[in-house]
Amino acid sequence: MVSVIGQRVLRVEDRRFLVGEGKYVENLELPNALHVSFVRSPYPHARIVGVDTSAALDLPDTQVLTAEDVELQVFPTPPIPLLNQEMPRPFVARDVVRYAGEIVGVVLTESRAAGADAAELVFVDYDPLEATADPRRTLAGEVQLYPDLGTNVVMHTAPEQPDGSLFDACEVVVSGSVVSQRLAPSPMEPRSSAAAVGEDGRLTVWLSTQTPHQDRDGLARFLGLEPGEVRVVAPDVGGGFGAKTLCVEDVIVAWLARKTGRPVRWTESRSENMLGMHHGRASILDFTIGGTKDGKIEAYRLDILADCGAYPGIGAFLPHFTDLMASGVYAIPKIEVQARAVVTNTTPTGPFRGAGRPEATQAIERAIDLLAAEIGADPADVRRANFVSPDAFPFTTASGATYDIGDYGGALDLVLEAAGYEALREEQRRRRERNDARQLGIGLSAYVEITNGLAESELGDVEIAPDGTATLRTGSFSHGQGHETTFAMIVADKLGLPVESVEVIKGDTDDVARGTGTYGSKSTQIGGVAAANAAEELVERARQIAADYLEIGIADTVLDLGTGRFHGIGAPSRGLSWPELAERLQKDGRLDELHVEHDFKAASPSFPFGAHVAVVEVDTETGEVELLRHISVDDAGTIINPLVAHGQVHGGVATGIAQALFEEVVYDEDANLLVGNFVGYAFPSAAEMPSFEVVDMVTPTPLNPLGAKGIGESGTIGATPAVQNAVVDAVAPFGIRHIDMPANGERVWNALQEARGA
Ligand code: MCN
Repeated sequence: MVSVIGQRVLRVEDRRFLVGEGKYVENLELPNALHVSFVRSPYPHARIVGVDTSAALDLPDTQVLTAEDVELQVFPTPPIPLLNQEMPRPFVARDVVRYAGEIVGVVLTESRAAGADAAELVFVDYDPLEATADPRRTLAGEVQLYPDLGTNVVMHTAPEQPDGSLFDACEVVVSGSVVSQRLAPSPMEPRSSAAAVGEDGRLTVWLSTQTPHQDRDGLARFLGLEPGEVRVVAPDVGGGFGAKTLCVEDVIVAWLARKTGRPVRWTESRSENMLGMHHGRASILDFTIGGTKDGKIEAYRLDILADCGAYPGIGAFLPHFTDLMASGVYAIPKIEVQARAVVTNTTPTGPFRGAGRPEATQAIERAIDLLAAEIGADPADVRRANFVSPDAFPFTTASGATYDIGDYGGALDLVLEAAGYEALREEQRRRRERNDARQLGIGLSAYVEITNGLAESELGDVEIAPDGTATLRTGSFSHGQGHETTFAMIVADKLGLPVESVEVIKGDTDDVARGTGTYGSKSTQIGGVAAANAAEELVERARQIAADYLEIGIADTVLDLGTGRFHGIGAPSRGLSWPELAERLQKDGRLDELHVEHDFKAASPSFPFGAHVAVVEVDTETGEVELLRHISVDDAGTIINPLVAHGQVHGGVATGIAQALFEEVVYDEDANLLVGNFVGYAFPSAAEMPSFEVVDMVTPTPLNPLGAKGIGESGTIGATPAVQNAVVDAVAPFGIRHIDMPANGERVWNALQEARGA
């Protein structure tokens, strides 16, 4: 019997998306709903002198609420002891605004268009204060966002006793800096929420989210309700990329539904999304690497400065993951990391595809290339000389992560072979000799990342319906990742049913008992495993019942996975299929016996790894970069569905390339946002991407019975440094050692001009 696991099964959810039958919060019919519009500060830092709502209130059917009217306390900093808890975010700013986009008023109207008009008529008198988007300036205290606290620092970790002689024994020491620039997560569907109080007084909230159950609990807390008094429903979600968790706007919408007694809804525009949804990355990574003349690394120091925007959220915690993953795929004897997070007058930051791990990889992979350049070695050789050896796992790095399993050299060999590395270097040599205007750059990266980083637990609940089909209720929440297909495959494989006979239910807190949701590329390795374990236990129960009905011994009864029938060993003629078994149980009033809940918690996070090669052509006259090829090996252990996994890699790689070459949220020196939509923000399309070359490698993790690790973010983590390294490699003959991201156009041209001038 061929298992469905590992087959390229087409995504069952795609039909409804492709024919426009996806149902998003905005598609919800909510008769008599009020529309919410937010009045947002145009100033990045100002005292609020007064708010005049009279002109807006003169419009028909318009209500305006300011800080005084909104009876919600504060949106607190995540309760993580590392983080300064004294900078909580007000739902509506009262005395001061700390970033452009902060909410200063809430408008309720009968239509969205009326709301936009009314919001413009709310006059706020601001007294501007000095503002900055530069975390180095706030670190130095040049602008104080919280003068009463006397500090802008949210988080600071450092070795208790820094080693002053860290690099003393090194023959070669190189320093550098990577600015992991601020990015806008930019899901296709912006944020959207709606809420209504039912006749029974219960509150239902529809959210475009990744974490329905956590949001239900959060809403209950903010509104002073019991979790059971709130139902969260997450319909289809058009992407989250780490950025769609409960936000202040969602809470205000829910609060307003109770306050007004009417349904209330809000969907933001693209510009509002760029201003209001949290941003990602925004870290400055200063590093020093030291080793021998032949490229053996002996010591590494990383200094992380994270910009967490005006109000600290999870963004302030992400440097923890950068710190943890600082060593990358290398066995480095001595590592020191200092991590700081500070506030600035900008949109708050939070998780965005990779969330803290891209930063670690970007730093170490640039450091390796700089070391290679310094000693005149091939960057592939320097990597090989330092990989954690495949027989060293589980391996604990000097930065404190324990990697489950890996073969980093194997991944690099595979990707170099697929790329035709030698031939590429040959072509590069020819172009350099000819002094071609279009130079070739070849960039490498080798990475390891952490998935299920908090080692969480997830629910899988499998039940057999009267017609013999199965239903899986999962606490994971697919918002683009294809769980309706892959989780159905996992259950179908255990039950011996066709994939289409397994329905996957998710996202409704009344229908799914509990859940943590989807982030950190953890769903398959916990939610998927919980589903597998529940299905396995269900088969065991069913086998016993079937044995009873068939009047044969339990030990002699088997489930034929090819046909989905229980029968005696060697006697397939007399048996019970799932529909037959379900029918008998239904008749006997016992069908509920075929219902199993299972929670799976992995002992620790898993560590997917891989290697990427990027090939770029740089026009040395204009600085324009064209990505010619991108080849990747991403090892996520056992793959449930290669089609879906490759899709995840494609999306991830595109996100990684976008950071390396295109995207950047830009503020001016007074912290005004300069890119408020896709005209200014260079969100790339398929036209800017080559056809990705994906090479498979499978090293199952021992951490769960499926052997699966996460794949949702890997491509992003591997791609960015490979592409950045490729751009620098292309212009290396000019003596250029580094170009900041997005490394394209003007930045490359400036570097070339400077180099030529020199
Ligand atoms: N998969 C597989 N074999 C594996 C691992 C995964 O076949 N060994 C499949 C899974 O079953 C699932 C998909 O690949 O269908 C991704 O699974 P997994 O790696 O477990 O990640 P999650 O489902 O937890 O997804 C989260 C991850 C994150 S953190 C971000 S950010 C991200 C991403 O997924 N955001 C996305 N991919 C996205 N894809 C889309 N379309 N939209 C987003 O917002």
